[in-house]
Amino acid sequence: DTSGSENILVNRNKEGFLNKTKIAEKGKKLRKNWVTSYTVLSGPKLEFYKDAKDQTASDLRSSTKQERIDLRGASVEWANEKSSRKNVFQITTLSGNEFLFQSDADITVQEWFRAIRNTIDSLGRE
Ligand code: I3S
Repeated sequence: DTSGSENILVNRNKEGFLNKTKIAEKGKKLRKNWVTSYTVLSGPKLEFYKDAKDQTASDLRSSTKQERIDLRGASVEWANEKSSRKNVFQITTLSGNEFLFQSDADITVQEWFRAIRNTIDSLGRE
């Protein structure tokens, strides 16, 4: 049974560039505004930076400017019907905020989806 070791791998913190747009705030629809962000999966949350070196700086203002996403109680699902772009998935937070994520790199998006889904699942079991 290798599921244990797989969980360790996919639950490891992940980081890299993803395209993101917020599409709803507390259930209220918003106009799309796609941005490319250096995305970091860190414990129960997703954080966003302009680039990789941004997050190592002691100055975290650029991160806090971009809303963090709390994955506790959130859901993740594929949402290709919500965009003309390929490889789109949606995260819906407990508070009813909705975000789309996307990358043209198929593997990248698969890995992010798995990592986020596994994080959400493991948070649910705590
Ligand atoms: O779901 P929509 O409204 O077709 O999303 C597109 C628009 O947000 C568009 O901006 P305008 O609202 O200024 O027309 C964006 O430029 C597009 O990127 C959005 O569609 P995609 O298919 O890229 O998610």
